[in-house]
Amino acid sequence: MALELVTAGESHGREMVAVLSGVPAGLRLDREAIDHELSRRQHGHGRGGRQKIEQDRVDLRAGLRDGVTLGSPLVLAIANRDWENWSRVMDPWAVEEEAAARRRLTSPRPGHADLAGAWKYDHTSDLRNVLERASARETAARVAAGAVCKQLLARCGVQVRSGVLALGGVTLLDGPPSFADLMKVNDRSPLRTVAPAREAELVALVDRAKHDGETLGGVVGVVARGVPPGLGSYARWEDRLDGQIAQVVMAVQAVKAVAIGAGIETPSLPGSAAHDAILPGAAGLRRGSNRAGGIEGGVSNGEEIVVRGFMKPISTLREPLPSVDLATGKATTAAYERSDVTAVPACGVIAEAAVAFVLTRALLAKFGGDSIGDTLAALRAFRRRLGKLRPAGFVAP
Ligand code: EPS
Repeated sequence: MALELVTAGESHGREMVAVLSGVPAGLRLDREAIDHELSRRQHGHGRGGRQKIEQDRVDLRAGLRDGVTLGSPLVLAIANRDWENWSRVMDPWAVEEEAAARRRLTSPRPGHADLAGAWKYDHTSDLRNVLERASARETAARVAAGAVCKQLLARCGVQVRSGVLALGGVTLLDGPPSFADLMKVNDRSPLRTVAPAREAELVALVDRAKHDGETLGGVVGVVARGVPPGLGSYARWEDRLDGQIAQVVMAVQAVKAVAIGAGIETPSLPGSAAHDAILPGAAGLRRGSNRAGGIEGGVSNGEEIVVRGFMKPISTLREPLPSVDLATGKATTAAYERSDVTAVPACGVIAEAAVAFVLTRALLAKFGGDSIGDTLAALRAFRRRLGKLRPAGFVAP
């Protein structure tokens, strides 16, 4: 069965929920490791007041017994502590008079889902009906599911890391990162960058932006090491691994571009400098470089999978941009309640979870497994089949 993920929950509703189905039975899960991923996502200089309220913890509601997966869908819930302050505004069963008396949001924020979402779902009378779900709070559920995927991947010898490569126009690492670059990231540092020694400079930049009522975007890198070759497929366009990765990383709120390997640098290179030589050796095949970012023809090639996500500045601005009041049709400025100055460090953690989900889905599609033992057995058999012509780094657990 294919790995599938559905998330639910409104930003100021009761909770965020992830339903993850297709995880093999027999996988022991570490609850603290899931909570650790949730706290990594919340961390980062430049987050707003909301993160002082939330302390995300997973509540595993179904699919697990004695800490081990049952092969049935997993339900992971993360409470919204802010719900307490919003239970009237977000009451699922408010009576009509109460609902009618509420303050309505009718001035869409340029760059946010507000206007397009209002048109689409007929929510022009109250943009809260859009923004509650469009909010990046939803990514808590994706990170919880990704944390499960990361544990499955680790059993299969795959590690995924992330870090900030650029923030607010300051580039700390040019070009695609390697796993070794991301080893330099300290999750406890203020901005989770690949150059912790330069973070003081960036913290000052974030503080200046906050003072000016500005927001900042940036670039995040995700690298997966130990990925078996053969994940994804060239045979059906929708199975191409690079396409799947681009989709899930682009689907992280505020991400506007995705690159695989040297994806955005290669167009200006001659063909002879854009690819990766294949070098046979006693331990298997090595590559002269990794410009492909671990994927050729939509299939993993055993090298590090290298992804970059490009995040625009958050669109909720303290000094709002011109907008329209949908109640009157008159010019006004966009609504503002509160917001983050930057969430680029969080974006890295979320992109990491998204990549982990796709890699897990592709790994289970190739190796199958109603139980984790079946998955591992198929992985080892595949490695044996490749013999000496396998990628030198392909070490099945
Ligand atoms: C968000 C707006 C802010 C962020 C939120 C995403 O929330 P609020 O409207 O409550 O101030 O803090 O992110 C989270 C709550 C989170 O946990 O990541 C938005 O509009 O996308």
